[in-house]
Amino acid sequence: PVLSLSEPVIITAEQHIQLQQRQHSPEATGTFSWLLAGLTLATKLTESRVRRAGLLDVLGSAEHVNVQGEMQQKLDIFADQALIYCLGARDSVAVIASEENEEALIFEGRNKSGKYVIVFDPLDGSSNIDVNVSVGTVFSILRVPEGIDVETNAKQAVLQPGTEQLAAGYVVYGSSTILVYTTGHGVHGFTLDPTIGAYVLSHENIKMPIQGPYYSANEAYWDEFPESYQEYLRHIRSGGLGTRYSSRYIGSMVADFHRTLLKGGVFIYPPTAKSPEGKLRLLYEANPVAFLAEQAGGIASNGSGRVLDVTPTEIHQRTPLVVGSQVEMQAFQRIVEATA
Ligand code: P6P
Repeated sequence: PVLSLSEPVIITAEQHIQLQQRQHSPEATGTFSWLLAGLTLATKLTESRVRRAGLLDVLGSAEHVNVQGEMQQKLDIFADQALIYCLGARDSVAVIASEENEEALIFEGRNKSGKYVIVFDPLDGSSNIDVNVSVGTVFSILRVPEGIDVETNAKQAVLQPGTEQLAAGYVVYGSSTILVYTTGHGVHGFTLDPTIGAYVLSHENIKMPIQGPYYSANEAYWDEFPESYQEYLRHIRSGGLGTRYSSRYIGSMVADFHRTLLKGGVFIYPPTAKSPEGKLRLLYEANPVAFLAEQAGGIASNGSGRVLDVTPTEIHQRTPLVVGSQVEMQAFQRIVEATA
């Protein structure tokens, strides 16, 4: 008898990326899906620790301070090491840049086999771990540009505009663990099924609603927001966009963005007195989120233009980030970008 597997029972993230590659890049050799499998493995290692954080004496900050000047949570270190180890085992990866490491990292002798640059924040929002608030891993995949010798100039391979991203995504360790990614062909979400240890397709082809019920900003800094941002938020709160809004701010970018992606609305981290360039990092927070937002039908701005168009000059450079649905973002472009 011939088996007809018409509809697979489940589609895992690894199967999905294979299907995408076969459909959109028939010449693909499978190195990309092998690379993504390295990313998902690292996040599963991290997930198993995040779920048991209180039990593993990982709470509280490690002794030393990372490049960001923040006290590193031990889970940050673990998540960073897990990614470096799992991606290091993929010989298609040439360069890594992490929020936890000042410089770009290269793998010995990969000058020829290494095609990809992976940029990531291993555990964004980690200060929330001690109080059991969702945290996340954010990643971006770029190609090593032609003519760049990563052994002598790894930094240059990392400093590419967001438009050059081949793929981007995040894992949010929340009430469930969800991987969301794009390779430029839509945005797809996978829920980790802990009983089988696989990310299973649960949100195919996510589209951001064209308007949402939420705006998301840390209003404690209201007095430090540029006047045009204050005008924009007053416009939203006063019903200027034709509907009533609710405020939601988790203080963990991945969680705040995930809600914005699924429910619509706008997430805002503006320039402030303490962070005049914004607090969020361009390469491994804003760019991946901006790529996902645009692929889902949304818009991502740095206050004066499209986030993805910015050419970085530093690995850890910061940027203002305003990202969300069409209605809220067109109003933002009218009220804030126009005056930038
Ligand atoms: P604030 C977490 O520390 C983080 O980097 C992002 O995940 C989050 O969006 C932001 O900082 C929160 O910053 O200044 O509102 O506490």
